[in-house]
This record gives sequence, C-alpha cells and structure tokens, in this order.
Amino acid sequence: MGPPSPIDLMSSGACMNVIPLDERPVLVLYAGGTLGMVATPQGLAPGDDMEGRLRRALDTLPPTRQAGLPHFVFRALEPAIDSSAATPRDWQQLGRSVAAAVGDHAGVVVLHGTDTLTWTAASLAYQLQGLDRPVVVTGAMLPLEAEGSDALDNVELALRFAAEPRLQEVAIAFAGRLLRGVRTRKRHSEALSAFDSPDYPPLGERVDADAVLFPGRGLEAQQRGAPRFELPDYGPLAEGGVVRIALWPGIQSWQVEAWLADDRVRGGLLEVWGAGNVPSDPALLGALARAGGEGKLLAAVSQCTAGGLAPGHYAAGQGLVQAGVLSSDAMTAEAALTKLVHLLAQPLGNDERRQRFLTPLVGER
Ligand code: ASN
Repeated sequence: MGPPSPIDLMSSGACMNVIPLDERPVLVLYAGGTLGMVATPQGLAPGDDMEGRLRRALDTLPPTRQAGLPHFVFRALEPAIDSSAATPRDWQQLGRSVAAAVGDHAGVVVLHGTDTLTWTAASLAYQLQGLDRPVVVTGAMLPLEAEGSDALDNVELALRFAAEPRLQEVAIAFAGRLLRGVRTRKRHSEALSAFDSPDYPPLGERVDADAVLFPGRGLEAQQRGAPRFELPDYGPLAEGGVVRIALWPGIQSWQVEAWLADDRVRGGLLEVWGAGNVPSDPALLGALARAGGEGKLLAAVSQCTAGGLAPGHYAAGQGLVQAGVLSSDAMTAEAALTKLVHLLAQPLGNDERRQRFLTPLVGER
C-alpha cells in the first residue's frame, strides 16, 4: 500500500456525477458476519449467494414496505469473514472501497459482523471525514434465514437510512435505532438490541414502518471534519502498533512496561478507573511517562460504560495528567483506539497528533 492519500471529495466524482443524488442506487457492501451465515458442521460460517438470498428475503416484505426501499446494487468483499477476524487492514480495505464508490451512489450500506462492527464503524468515520451522504453499517444477531432473525429488519432500516440525504456521516442501524458509528459499543452478546450509544442520543429510529431521522443530532449541525477523506495505510500498525491495556487492582509497573517498551508499539489506550484514576504507583506512572517521552501516543478511557473522564478531579488522577496521557473524554474504547491508529498512520508530528486527538473530528467526543 502506498503513502497516505487524502482523496478530495470534490474530485472523487461526487459532484461531477450527472445523475441526481436521489436517483442513484444505494451500494450494499457485504463484509460478512452472522447475517449471511449458514450452519456448517464446524458451526456458523459465511454462506454463498448473499445477494440472491438478500433480495429474496426483501421480496417477502409487505408491498408497502418494499415500496419504501431504495434500489440498490450489491457487492461482496472477498472473503466474507466472521468479524472477530477483522484487523485494521480490513478497516482500510472497507474505507477505500467506500471512498472509491460513494460518489456514484446515494449512500452505502455495509453488512458486517456484530462482534467488531463498532470498531469498523469508528474507523470508517475517521477515514471518511467530510462525508456528504450516508454510510450505514448493520448486521444481525441471527442469520438471515434463522427463525425470528433480526437480519431483514436491520437491512431494511439500513437501506432506508442510506437513502436519506440529510444523514451525512457513518451510522449504525440496528434493532430499530440509528446510532452514531463512532459513539456506539456492543453491549449484549445475545439480545437483538445489542448496541448502545451511551453518551450520545440516537440519530434516528424506526417509528411504525417509517425510518425517522433526527437531523438536529447529525454531524452537520455540529462539528464536521475537514472536507476530505483521509485514507492512510494502516498496514504497519496492524502488526500490533497500538495496544489496549485495561488496569486491574494489583497491576504492576513491569507489566505496563512490558507492553509499552517494545519498539513496535507506537501508541496505547489505557482503560482506567472511573473519572480517570490510576494507582499512585510512581513506577507505573514512570513507565507511562517514559513511553510518552519516547514519542508513543498514549490516551486513556474510562472502564465505565458511560460518563467519561475528568482527569485530575481526584488526586489519584493527577499522575495520569503528569505522565502526559491524553484524556479521551467520553469516547468509547473503539473510538479512541481507532483514532490512535488513524493518527499514527499519518505523517504527523507528535504535537499535531496530540492536538488532533483532543479535537473532535467526527462527533466522537
Ligand atoms: N461472530 C459474528 C461476527 O461478528 C457475530 C455476529 O455477526 N452476530 O461476525
């Protein structure tokens, strides 16, 4: 893969396409996940002919609901995977696929496994800054053909929102709600309502058969990223360049040191307690400060699912501030870690990276 290559939206065909936006098809990109899986002797695994199966399932919807669907073209990424196998390379492949095609489509639906769906959605948001139309990620807790499956409802909702021109960001359509991609986490391993956006309200929801958008909550009404895509090469960082360390009572400085001292590690996300507290162990804080001094980009999120950090509020949080660890505020771990990857993959100075980390780029903080 080549060096970072920002693609200017204006020159990517988005504005030169002569077909009006609302007449262009939605693009459905199939990346894998339970939605498309079938039973095999080894357990659920991606099945064949996803497009045919999807179109046949949509044909079973009542005519009034079918009438509300946009026309779409379908493309499968190879190979379809269980999203537990995804790496930053997969985020990059998807980001580039969307960036290359989005100008010719009204919007994009990404069909993705739920296990790491929020990581992909967060990464897409950073790669597709300045998006001027919807990119809607969805999946399912049960395979399309399974009894009581949520797949068809989720795809229907995603298609409806992907044709909504007022939505101009990466969002997740799931279980009747539309959530900001970079604010969402998977909260349940079995329930059909598996996702939550603990610190940001839904961008839309299904009301009866309608997909209702709340435009006032959209990115456009708040901060927007620079009007360009940023598609750096995540390949080198996919080799373990960014680590995630959750503190536990009794964690030792040598353990933190072991993670951070390795030259291959260029950044780290620390999951700390409550509002931003860490053990007052000088050796541990020294290990963090040393890594920061070596130019490693370190940030902290709370282990709590909602509320965010107030670093320095407690004396127990002062050490983190003094060690130069950046506060992720109320960002999800997914949003913070994918942002570290995104910033480290670009040829930026350390100060610029730190400043961008603290700046909201796509509504992530
Ligand atoms: N393991 C599956 C995946 O993430 C889970 C799912 O899609 N519901 O691909």
